This record gives sequence, C-alpha cells and structure tokens, in this order.
Amino acid sequence: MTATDSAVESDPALRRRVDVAVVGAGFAGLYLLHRLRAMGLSAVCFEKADGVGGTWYWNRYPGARCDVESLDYSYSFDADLEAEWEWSERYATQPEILRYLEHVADRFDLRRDIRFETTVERADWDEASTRWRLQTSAGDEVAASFYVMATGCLSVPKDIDIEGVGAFEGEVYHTSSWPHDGVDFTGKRVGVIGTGSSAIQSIPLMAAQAESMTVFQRTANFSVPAHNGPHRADKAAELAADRKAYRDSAKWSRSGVPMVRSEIGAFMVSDEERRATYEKGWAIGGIFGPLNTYMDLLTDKAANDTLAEFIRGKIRDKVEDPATAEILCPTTFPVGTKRVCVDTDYYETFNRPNVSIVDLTVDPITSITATGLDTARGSHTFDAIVFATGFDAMTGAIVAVDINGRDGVGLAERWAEGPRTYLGLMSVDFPNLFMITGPGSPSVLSNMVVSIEQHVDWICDTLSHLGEQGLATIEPTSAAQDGWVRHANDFADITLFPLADSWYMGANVPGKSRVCLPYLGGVDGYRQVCDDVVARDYLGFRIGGPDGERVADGLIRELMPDVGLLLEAMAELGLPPLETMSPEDARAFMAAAATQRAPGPDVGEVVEGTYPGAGGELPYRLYRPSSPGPHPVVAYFHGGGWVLGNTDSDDPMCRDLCVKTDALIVSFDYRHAPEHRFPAAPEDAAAAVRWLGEHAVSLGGDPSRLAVAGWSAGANLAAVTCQTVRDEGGPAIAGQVLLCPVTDGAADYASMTDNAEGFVLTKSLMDWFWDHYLAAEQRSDPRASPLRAETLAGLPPALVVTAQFDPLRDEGDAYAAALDAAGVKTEHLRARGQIHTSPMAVDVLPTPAYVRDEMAAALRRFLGVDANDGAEA
Ligand code: NA7
Repeated sequence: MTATDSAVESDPALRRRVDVAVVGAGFAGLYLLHRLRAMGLSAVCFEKADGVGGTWYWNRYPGARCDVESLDYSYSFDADLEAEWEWSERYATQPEILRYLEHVADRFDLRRDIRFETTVERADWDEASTRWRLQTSAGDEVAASFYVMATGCLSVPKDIDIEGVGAFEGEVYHTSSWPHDGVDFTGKRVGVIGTGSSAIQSIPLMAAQAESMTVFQRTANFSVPAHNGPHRADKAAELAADRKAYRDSAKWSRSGVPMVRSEIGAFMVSDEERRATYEKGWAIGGIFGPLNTYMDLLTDKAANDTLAEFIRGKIRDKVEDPATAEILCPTTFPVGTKRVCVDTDYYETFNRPNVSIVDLTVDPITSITATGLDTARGSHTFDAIVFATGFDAMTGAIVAVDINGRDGVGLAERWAEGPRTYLGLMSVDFPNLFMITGPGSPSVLSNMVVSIEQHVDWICDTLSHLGEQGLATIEPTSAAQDGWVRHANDFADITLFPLADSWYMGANVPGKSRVCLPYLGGVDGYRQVCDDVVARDYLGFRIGGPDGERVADGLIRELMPDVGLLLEAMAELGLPPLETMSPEDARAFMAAAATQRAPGPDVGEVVEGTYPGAGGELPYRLYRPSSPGPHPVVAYFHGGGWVLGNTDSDDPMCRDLCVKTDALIVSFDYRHAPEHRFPAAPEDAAAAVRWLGEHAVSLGGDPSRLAVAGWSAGANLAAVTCQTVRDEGGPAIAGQVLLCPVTDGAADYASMTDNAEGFVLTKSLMDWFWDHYLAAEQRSDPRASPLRAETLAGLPPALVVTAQFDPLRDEGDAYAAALDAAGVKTEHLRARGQIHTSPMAVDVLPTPAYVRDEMAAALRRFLGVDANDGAEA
C-alpha cells in the first residue's frame, strides 16, 4: 500500500474508492466500463436515468432516429456483438437503438457497475491523494483516481428563453424528455416551437394525428430526405465482405463513415454536371448524400450557394403553397454549417390542410399564455405545446457538474469565455479528468460511435501506460492547450462554420461564448494527432509519479490547416525531389505544375516586353491595373533559387499584387544558373531597376514612385538591388518587400535544420540551388548574401516576411533585425504556420492570403498610393 492509499483510507469521506469514476451510461460510458473491466480496473458509473442509453434513453419523441446509418452507427469493438446484431432498417429508430444499448449492457454484464438514478453533483480534485472526490445525489462520496465525463454532447436541454414559459395550462412536451408511454395527439391542437432535427423528425408523425398543428419557425433548416428502408445494398455488401476493413476505413475517414471523398471543386464542372451530381446525392439522401459531392462546399461560400439553391429548389418543388415554401427555404447560413436534418416527409407535411407555419422572423412570439401563445400578430390556442428547442450542446453537461480542479478552480468559471481543452480530452488544472468527445474533438461532426470508441481506447491505453509505469497523474500543459485551441480555431476559420448561428458555435444559447466547439480536422486527422501525441511521448502532457513530474511540452500541430492538407495531398502524389533532376528537367516540371494552378485575378492589361539585361535582352511581363495611370511602379523578381522560374512562374502573385496595390507590377526575368552563374542574376536585377527608372513614363508609370519586391531568390535579388542602387547612385527606391528572402548562405541557421524537410523547400534543394548558383566561397559575397553587407544603413524602408516552417526563416528574421538595427524603417511579418511556398498559392490557400494583403499594404504605403487617392479625392 502506498502512503497515498493509507491517507485515503484514513479519511472516512473517501471510504469508497475506485480506480475510475464515470458519468453517463450511453454509448461512451458503456464501452468505457467494458474496457476498464477488461483492464482489471475498478469502476463505477453514475447515470441520471433509470436505464442505460444516454441520449437514446431520453429522446423518445415520435420519429426519433439517428441521422447516421445504423450499419455505421454501431460499436466495432467486438466482432461477435457485430455478428449477432441485425439492424432492421437503414436509419434505426430510437427504440431500436435503445434496445441495442440495453443488449450491450446485458451482454457484457455492465449494469452491476452502474448506479442508476444518481447524478454526480460535485467533483473536487484532491491534490494530496491525487484523487477526485465525488459527491452524488444519492449522498455517496467516492474517491476516484480518474474521473471520466461520458456525458454526451447533446444531453442538457437549453433553457427555454421565451417570455411566460410555464404559464401554459395545457399539455407541455419537450422532445428531449418525452413521456415513455408516448403521446396521442388525436383531436388535439398542437403548437411546435423549433425546427431543428428533433422537430423535423417528429412534425410529420405528430401532424398525422393532430387535429391541427402550427409550427413556429425562427430559422428555416436544410433537410434532406432519409429514403429510409432497407440498408443500402452496396454498403451492406461492403461491410459483409470484410467487416474489419470496413470499420478501419470508418476510423480513418473524415466523418467516421466510410466514403470516397470528392476531390473536385463545385466550379470545376459545368452547371449541368453539378446539378446532375446534386440530384444523385439527393437520391442517396442523408447528411452526406448531397454534401459529399464537392470538396469545397464547406469552405467556399459561392460553391456552397450552388447546393443551397439546389435544396431550396427541392423545397419549392415539394411545398405546394409558394409563400409557405419561401418561409421554409433557409437563406441565412451556408448549408452544412448547421447540422443538416434528415427527414421523412417533412416538407410534404406542410401540404396538409391541418398544418400551418408561423415565421417568427416577421411575427415573433411575445409570450406563452395559459391557453397557447401570443405572437406579434395574433393569439394561438393549443391543447399541447411541443418544445423542440435544442440543447446546451457540448459543454452543457460538463459544466453542469460543479467540478473543481487544482487549487479549487471551477471548470465552469475557467470555461466562461469558451471551453479550453487539449484534444477535447483534458483541460489544464483538471488532472486525471477526461472528457469523451469533448469540445475540441470531432465529436458531433462525426459518427459519434466511431469517435467515442477512439476516445475510450485512447483514455484506456493512457491509463494502462500510467499503470505500467507506476505513474499517477496526467494533465495537459498550458502551452499545448493554448496551441490546440488556436489550431482548432484556425481550422474553423478556413471553413464556413463560423458564419452560422448554430449550436456548433454555441450561438443557440444566449450568453454562451461564440466558439466553434467541434474540431474540424476530421476523424482521420484527429486520430492521427492523438496517435502522434502518444508516439511523441505524450507530447503536451505533464505526467506525475513517485519520482516527480515529466513534462513533454510542445505543440502537436502548428502548420496552418490548409497548408497541412496541401502538404498531405502533395505527399500522396509522391513527387520526385527537384534536386534529383537536371535543371532543364526541373524547369519543365515547374512549368507543367504551373499549368495546374489557379490563375490569379484579372488585371487591366498584361504586356510582354524585353529590357536590356547586363548580358543582353531579357523578358519582362508588365501588369497594369484597370484604373487610369500613371501608376507607381514595382520591380518584381520571381523565385526559383536563381536556377528555376521565369515571368510565368510568379504570375498569380503578380496579378494579386497588381490588383491590391493599384500599381504597375513589372516582373523581370534574369539570367539563371548554372548556365549563367553568380553574379549574372544580381547584375540583371540592378539593370532592370535602372531601366525601369528610366522607362517608367513610357510604360505608363511614375518613376518617382518605384519599389522593389520579390520572393525567395527573387527577394534576395530585390534586397541586393536595393544595396547596389544605394551604392551606385539610384534610382531612388521607395521601399522593398521581401517575401521569404534568401539573405545569408554562409551561416548555419536553426531553421535550416528544423525545417530541413517536409515543407516543400528543403535544405537539400536549397543546397542544390546554391551549388548551381555559385562556388562555396562566394556564398558570403554580399551580392549573394545581402545580410553580409558592410552596412545596411541608408536602405529603403522594408517589409520582410518570414514563414514559420521555412528553412530560410531565421536568415530572413536576421535580415529584418539587421535592417532595423541599421536604422532602416522595417516591418517584419512572421507568418505563423506558413511554409516557404504557401503565400504564393493565390486563390488556393486561404490562410496565407493575409500575407499578400500585408505585402500590398506595405507597397501602397511605400508608394503613397492611398495618400495619392486622398489627394485626388
Ligand atoms: P436544434 O437543432 O438546436 O433545434 C432547435 C430549434 O429550436 C431551432 O429551430 C431553434 O431555432 C429553435 N429555437 C430555440 N429556441 C427558440 C426560441 N426561443 N424561440 C423559437 N425557436 C427557438 O435542436 P434539435 O433537438 O432539433 O437537434 C439537435 C441535434 O440532435 C441535431 O442537430 C442532431 O444532431 C440531433 P434557431 O435555429 O436557434 O433560430
């Protein structure tokens, strides 16, 4: 017995001791109990209801079904269980799902560890004993080494925020706590408040019984037909053919349901083809049918609008009265950013003579009355009112328990500004407290059963690890948690989800913080994160035991999500490294890749021309804004390591800068290595800028307002050119914008090692560039490494952009610091989570778009574009 054990046992309040206390006996709690028992751990589960089932115990309203197909919405942990259970239809009803969970509880003899009709009212972390002390509604006090909230995401109904609630003297029902014996609405006048999933499932059945039904709708919802019936033959066959492979593919899918994901955007096909695809999706039905048609439906509003309009068309087709159809057409949020409902005859129900709808946006409820309810435009009398008003989702059930962690800090108070978790599993200062499908995990945006099994497995494996190592406590670090919250928000921000006032965003509960509660990185991406955390020795956790604490601090995902996804997609293509090719082949490869990219915005005019380089005529490409000139001018130098690239290679970037700066962008080509080694390129660049100074007027530009810009090796040339013209008498340069510049090839920087591989520009590619460009001893020449210049004083004002995951990051940072130290007005943008190439991905990646905005803003400042606008005005 350990000292801690004896402390516990001498404290009468902690007489009952278990390894793990669990709250909730739904899908999560049942599987957890099963696993804990198999591990030989003692466990007790507290359940408010008098039976198992969780959400499927409570939500007994007519028509209640799961919106994920039953073949998928099933446990996978036990092959025999899978083999012996047959779902009777494609989307199982609540009674059938409840029977399934009761069967699971019996089959694995789980009830003996469940205390029914008991809630945990308070939980306090006891630092001395490293245990949670729980107080239950039954008066029990229990000490548990680990405490798991298996409380479900939609288990606490939200308070009904309607005046006079409680005044109604007729029958009142809530979909989330429906009478077990059912309700007969025959001959009754029924009012239904809410048009979420619960209402949409129950309205057709209630309306078929009721004498009359009035539906009060605040926000119209998108609903897709279930086409319920027998299982889909293809799905059933796939599952039967290889159960394990099917389940594995669910585990590594985006939503926890095996499916082939679309890899094309909605606008990559014709309007006719898109419509035909939506029709096919509609015929499949369910959440995924229409939504899994194009990859950009949840990230591109215009793409989303095409599907939204398609569904509105279906609603108009189904609903006979055009005015009613318009009320039922959702218009205020992108489709899919609120849970898409899955219905049977919902819209058709509004063709019944006994059903009407009130649009609360024009005729709001003013109060519930003794006889019904009043709206701004009239009074409604009912025998029964059904509230289908939703839940305090994801956090409600967790903060409902008075949970106090280290030093008595309250979880509800800690989460007042929105939940903060690491991986949706744990929270800082709440050691040994786990949440299953907590906020910050895929949870409600996935097949819950798959996500539940993954969380339970992860928690149990972690408990085994702690047990084997004799360790007692686990808790995330603040840095890891902050990083995860930031990463989850980064994901949300590249999607359309924040545009909806949904319960995903906490927006349905007045006063609740607006935070995207589920993690949008997908079941597959998230599972990989959790696996990586373990593989990296529980990265982001502090783990305590008798020999003290071991902290593996760090962030598990720092790349911007869109950049990460792009890298994954590129890795799948298995492209050969450029440095394994000859320069000619590498150039051809780059040219071929350029034909596949988004073209960038239209500009007023594009003109091709030549200029006298230091060794002969060279091409340039001029981008003219559509506004009247003369315009300020920017000499732009493309990237490509002095070996690759031409006026084509940075074309989308130049277009974007032209549109955003309202300046002439002149993209100058220069001679490339190895045919023309150093110093050919900087000599050409200097010649280009001088030529531009002399010829700006004939190009339609203003030579008194001239700036330089470039990317990578082009930024190197821009920086070098600023030094050259400073030393050689002009022309005057108003500013320099250096995107991920090469500034010093003669030193070892940490970023060259830290970011050596995996982020497109690699250390070996950079070495290949350098070696083609010049001899090793020339690397410290300031015309190759501008950081090595004798002085940086007197250079034009600068914006230096460096990317976190760029091998060149540190030399760029060093150049920004050195410019600043030399008295040059310098702005330095450190692009978090970006790579060397990502800001160049115009119209492809959303997160680096701000980098180009900042570059353009800097150029506008340098060139006085806005001041000039003001003067004209
Ligand atoms: P939801 O989807 O949150 O729906 C609740 C509905 O109730 C929704 O239409 C709300 O309108 C409406 N509501 C809520 N409060 C009011 C008030 N005060 N006045 C009028 N209307 C109100 O909950 P469900 O139970 O239907 O479904 C939850 C999930 O369960 C579902 O997504 C599936 O995953 C299963 P609002 O949209 O807020 O304007």
